[in-house]
Amino acid sequence: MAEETEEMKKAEEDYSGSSITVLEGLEAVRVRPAMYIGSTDIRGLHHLVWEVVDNSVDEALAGFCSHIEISILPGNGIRVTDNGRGIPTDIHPKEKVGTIQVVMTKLHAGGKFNNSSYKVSAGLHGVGVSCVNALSNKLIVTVRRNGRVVQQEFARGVPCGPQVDLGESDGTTGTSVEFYPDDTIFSETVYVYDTLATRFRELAFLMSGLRLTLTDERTEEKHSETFCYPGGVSEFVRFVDEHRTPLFQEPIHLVLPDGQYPLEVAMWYNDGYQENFFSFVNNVNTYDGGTHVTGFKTALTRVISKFAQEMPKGKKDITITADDIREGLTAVIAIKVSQPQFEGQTKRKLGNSEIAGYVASAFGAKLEEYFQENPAAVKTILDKVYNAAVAREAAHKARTLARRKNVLESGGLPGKLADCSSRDPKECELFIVEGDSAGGSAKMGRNREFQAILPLRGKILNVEKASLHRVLDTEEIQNLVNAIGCGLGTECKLEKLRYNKIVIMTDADVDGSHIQTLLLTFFFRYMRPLIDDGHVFLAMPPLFKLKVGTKETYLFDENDKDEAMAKLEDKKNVTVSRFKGLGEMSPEQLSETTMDPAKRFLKQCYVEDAVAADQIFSMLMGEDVEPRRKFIESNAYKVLNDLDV
Ligand code: 0RA
Repeated sequence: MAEETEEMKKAEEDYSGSSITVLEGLEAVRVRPAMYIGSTDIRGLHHLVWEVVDNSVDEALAGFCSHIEISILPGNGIRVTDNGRGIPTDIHPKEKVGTIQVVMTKLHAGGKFNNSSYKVSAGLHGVGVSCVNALSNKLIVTVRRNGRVVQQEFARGVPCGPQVDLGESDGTTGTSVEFYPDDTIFSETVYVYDTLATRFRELAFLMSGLRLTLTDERTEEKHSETFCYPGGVSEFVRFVDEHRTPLFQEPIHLVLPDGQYPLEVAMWYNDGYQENFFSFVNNVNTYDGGTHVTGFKTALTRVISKFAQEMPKGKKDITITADDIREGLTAVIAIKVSQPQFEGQTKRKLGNSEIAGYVASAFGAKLEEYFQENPAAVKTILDKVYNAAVAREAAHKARTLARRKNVLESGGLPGKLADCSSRDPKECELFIVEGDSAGGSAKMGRNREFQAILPLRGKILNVEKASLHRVLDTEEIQNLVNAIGCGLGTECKLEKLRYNKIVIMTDADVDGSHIQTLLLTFFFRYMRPLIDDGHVFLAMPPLFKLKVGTKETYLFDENDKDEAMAKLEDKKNVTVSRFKGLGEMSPEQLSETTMDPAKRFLKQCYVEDAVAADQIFSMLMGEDVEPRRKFIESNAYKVLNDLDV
């Protein structure tokens, strides 16, 4: 702290009084960083990059920048270089210091002081690059402009000196910002390549034609990827549906750039049963949708129902529902809103009520026009929608005929469930166990006060390949849904959840990973809040038992085993046995290694990135058997890790 005050004094001598108020502003960012960037964990660390890149994206939105290069530097610094106009290098008329310094030290200044351009890239927090400066041990800005190269350096937001002219430039223009996050503020300081890559790919889809290059310079062999999609959100939909079978060749791509709220939609139907929405406001992913998605759905239902009216008689008697219309639909909706209001705990939902009506009428009109000009597409879509309606009605009739009360509505607990005695969901755990025999051991080894066991016979239905009605007709899934208690889909209510932890416990082999994936897919598609709220876990049963004399140790994988063996000095009295499956373990062993909260390991499953997760699930669960089997055999562990960031 003493050092900083020194620095601030020096700055005071060098610069005018106004810059000091600025530095006091940045001090507030250092005192309460979470207020400005959300958190100081790994998310906050990455947030710094989003803020800096947003400035370059603004330059691109204004039409002056076509390439942004992002490097992860040794020491986990980040350098973002663009080929925009470059931050002005002259003295700022109002602030009386260089404009670079104003941009880098004034809260909310960013690039936002030429009012003419319509800046909408500003992220969820949109706090500006000065916050990044305040939270970095070192930040260096280099500008190429007016034929010169000009540089200024900062430490924790404080200028280390005035801007310096480094000489002639090569004639190009642009801005480069290099920064090193302050390790006394961030609890994590290591950048995750995949997190950055995913976001830049997404940005490249949303900003068609903009080139983004990501390079990891931390390793000797630099890894680099360039993302650039001239087709924009249309290519986004193609990417998401890469492992699905489309119903027509080209996604429908509708662009309305000139309305009150610039809007772009891409939509594509596949032969599957899921609906898949990805929505964005000002290039920010609104994971929980909001009024723009509502408007989209309203328009889609209205327009498709209208065209359905005009279908030839015969099929006309079936009433189609909004769900039928969205079966097998993948859509990306991107809108620009100058004053967005984000709602919900995680601020991932657009709240502006005026947007629903705007999207419903603007997009609705455009879609109607498109359908009028493309009758073939209408026919394909209506065929699909009617098939969905027919299947739904048939399933309904079958259920009524069987005169069996819908188990899902009756809410009775399944007979196979060995429930726990506690009724306090906060302390209760449900183990979903592969096979009846392992289920038996688990029942004996559990703590019956708070641990419940539900054995699954074999594999559950692959929900990527079946309609909702078929999924709900299988006994295994009904058991699962009734045991968990919180309902499904839009009716999934966490208040009704009967267990705080839902633990998938399978053998550590290929079949086990397949069952894990099937269950995770089911939760992801139909009980998403369970995953988002962190209720889903994977049990980690050991693979080996090492016995030295009478002392037994359990080891989780080959690595653990090799390490333990290497540590042993005397290898004579050692036996290593391999567990083939959970069923081989005694109830005591199972409790001690896998179930007892004091001794076990659980892996929590959550989804950092919905697009990647959707792709992985649709690929794993899709049509092509061979790549799937290969992928599961070699990669199952990694996939789960990815989802588990
Ligand atoms: C202020 C004014 C202008 C551009 C910028 C800032 C600017 C900031 C950043 C940050 C990263 N890259 C950037 N590129 C530009 C307008 C300049 C003009 O009118 O020439």
